[in-house]
Amino acid sequence: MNTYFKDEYTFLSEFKERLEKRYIVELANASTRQKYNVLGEMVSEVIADNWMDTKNVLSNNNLKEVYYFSMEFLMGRLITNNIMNLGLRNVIEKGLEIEGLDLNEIEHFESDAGLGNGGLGRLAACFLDSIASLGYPGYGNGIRYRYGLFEQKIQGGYQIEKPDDWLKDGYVWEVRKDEESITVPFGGKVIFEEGNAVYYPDELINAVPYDVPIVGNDNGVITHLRLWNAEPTEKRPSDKDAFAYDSEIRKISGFLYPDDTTREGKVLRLKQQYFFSAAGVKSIIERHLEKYEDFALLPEKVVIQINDTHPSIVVAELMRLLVDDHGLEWDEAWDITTRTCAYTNHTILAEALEKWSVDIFQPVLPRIYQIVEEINRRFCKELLDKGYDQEKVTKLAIISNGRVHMAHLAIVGSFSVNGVAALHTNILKNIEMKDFSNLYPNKFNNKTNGITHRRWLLHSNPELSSIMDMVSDNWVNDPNELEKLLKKATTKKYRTLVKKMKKTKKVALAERIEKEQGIKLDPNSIFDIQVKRLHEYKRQLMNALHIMYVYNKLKSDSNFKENYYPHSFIFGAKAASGYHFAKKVIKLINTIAEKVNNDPETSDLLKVVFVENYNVTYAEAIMPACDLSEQISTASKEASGTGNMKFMMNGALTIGTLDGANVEIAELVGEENILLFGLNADEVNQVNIDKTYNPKAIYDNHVDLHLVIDQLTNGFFEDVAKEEFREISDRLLFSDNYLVLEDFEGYRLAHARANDLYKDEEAWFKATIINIAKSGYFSSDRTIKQYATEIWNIKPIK
Ligand code: 26V
Repeated sequence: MNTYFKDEYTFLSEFKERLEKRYIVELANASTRQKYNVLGEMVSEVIADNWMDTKNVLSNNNLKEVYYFSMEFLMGRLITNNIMNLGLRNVIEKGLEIEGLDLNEIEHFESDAGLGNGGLGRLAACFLDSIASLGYPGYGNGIRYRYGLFEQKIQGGYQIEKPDDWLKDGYVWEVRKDEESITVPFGGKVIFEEGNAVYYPDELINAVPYDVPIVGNDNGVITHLRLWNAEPTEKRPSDKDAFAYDSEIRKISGFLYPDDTTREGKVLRLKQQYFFSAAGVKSIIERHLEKYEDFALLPEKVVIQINDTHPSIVVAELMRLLVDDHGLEWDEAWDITTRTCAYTNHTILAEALEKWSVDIFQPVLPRIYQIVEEINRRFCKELLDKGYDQEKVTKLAIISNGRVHMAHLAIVGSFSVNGVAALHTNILKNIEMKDFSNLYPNKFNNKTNGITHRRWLLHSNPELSSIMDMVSDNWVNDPNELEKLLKKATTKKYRTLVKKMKKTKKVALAERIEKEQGIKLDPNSIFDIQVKRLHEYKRQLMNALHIMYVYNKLKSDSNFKENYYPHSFIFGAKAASGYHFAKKVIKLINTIAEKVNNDPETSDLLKVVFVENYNVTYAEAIMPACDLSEQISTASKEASGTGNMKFMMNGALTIGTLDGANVEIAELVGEENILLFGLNADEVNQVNIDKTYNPKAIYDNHVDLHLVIDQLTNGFFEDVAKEEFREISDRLLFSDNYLVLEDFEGYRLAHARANDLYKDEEAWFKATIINIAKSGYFSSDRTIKQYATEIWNIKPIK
């Protein structure tokens, strides 16, 4: 252990001295930025020691390593995680306390590393935490976006996007490694010289790695996340001047998900994908060759996990390196590639399955395109040889109808294809990717997602952690031990403890919301929360309609009012900047909030708030404060969900459909401890096949729902134009693919059951405790162990 952290006094005196030396300031006058930077540097030095040790151990043995390639890593803040995983919290906290300082305030200075959109990116971050904490040799590989996911402001009820300038104060955790830079080629032409392809690119882009340490919990292991930064080289297209070119290059690592509605945007996104995939593969190969003589051992020493299709181009890039640069025969290269790559699918939504137009793909990546063509030619031949008819072959082809199907490339080029929850994997195998699953029955497998219980329970809910400590002294190392809480579900003592914990977390969240948005929530009300990206399939709209229904009832039905337990409905969601309809839903929620919160007749019973700029750090305050977790997607559409797991682990009951991992939550807790409603995945599928969804008939026959839908356009909301929500009512009645009206009645009834259950305090907290106790299964440690043994075949560092 680094001696500065020996005890609180040593820490404090070093902390003060560094402030004086680095910033010429005394502690009493130091800014939060200065304190944060000094603390970050001190912690980084401890990390450096362990990092060196881990590197040395790894270079002295020949363990197989996993590389997790992902376009997104939604890391959030690292300071708390790093301090806690290194076991330094106590000393730092006590040291600062001597001077009356609060560690929380210093931690809050760190910006979230928001290098992701939602579930897929946060999953990658949870996985890295589990990999390091379980001591596996595993690394992340992604892009160092200059700007992360936009910062959301709400103005007049509308979402406004602001650039997320997360690097403005520097980033204490990253280490730039100029020496390991790699050049990535784009454009140009391929000439065949003596039978060999020689590639003459138009431009070479410098990929500079920045390594961010990933600190294992209490095990001395540090792995890393390698993020690539795009920088110019001398080699640029002849028609471009150096300054314009410089800014163009920097765009490649400029923004997460740049607008891809234009051709320019699409080119940029493809360049991003190739940029970090190619840089990642090349650095792996170089490292491999330093240690081992040739490539024959690659599949035994390296596995590349392709997170969704965005990095699936690694299949072609690895082939290019092996065949063009290292002279391997095609068959041998293909054998190595397909034993090295594995692919995870995260969605069945057709619009999210990437297909690149050949017109874009070929000019940007001419050599890669040729290789994809060759992979495709051989694959199609194999199918024809097997007796597939031409129609089937076209359907499965990697290139067809002028487009490159990235999912097909990933499936054909990988030895494993996995879904992210049992239901999702079954849908992949039996419906969406049925032909591929028949072709490669052994490739398909399930790995139900998980979340790191360290960030989502230990760090963000110390109150619940202390309760856990009373029943197990090993739950942090073995989250299955959470189950020991089960036998306490029927004891008054534990119900009271959990109730008290909930109240504390609700008070804290309510205070934050009041401070930031001026809306006062009653911490004794039911906190009903839906936080996730805004998307039609997630059905925030159904939640909003139900709140309108409740409001109408409270105004018109005294029995209903008498029976109604006070509720606070909390939303948090970002809408993609070009997703017009999703933004309308945000406006609707805010319009409802405005009306409802200001009605003295109902405001003791009903409050609505849309929290601004929901992100990882906000989630850490929200998850523990929830009573009722809204997981209400149209069945079959949400591949897994991971917010559902975070809420459950913190003692919320789920109100939800049998979709994604909700199915597994229901199996674990039993149907009496979850509020299920709505069509299941088979039923949704059948309705779509039979085309029997008739929203107009539901509207005509459901008096209360009829009123709500009319209120969208009849002037019920005074502060917006009468037509503001016309497209919402039109969508609901005429073109809704997500069956909102179909499931509304079931949803309403499930809410009524939740309302009644909450009033029975004993029953509610018993169910809460059962949910917490059963949530250990959803630790990403379990998920990562399954990946490690069933896909990666890797072993932990001793
Ligand atoms: C992407 C896009 C992009 C274009 C517009 C529509 C659209 C809709 C969905 C997506 C999702 C991309 C993949 C993704 O983020 N999947 C999420 O992965 C999580 C981790 O496995 C999982 O929990 C979520 O259910 C799944 O939606």
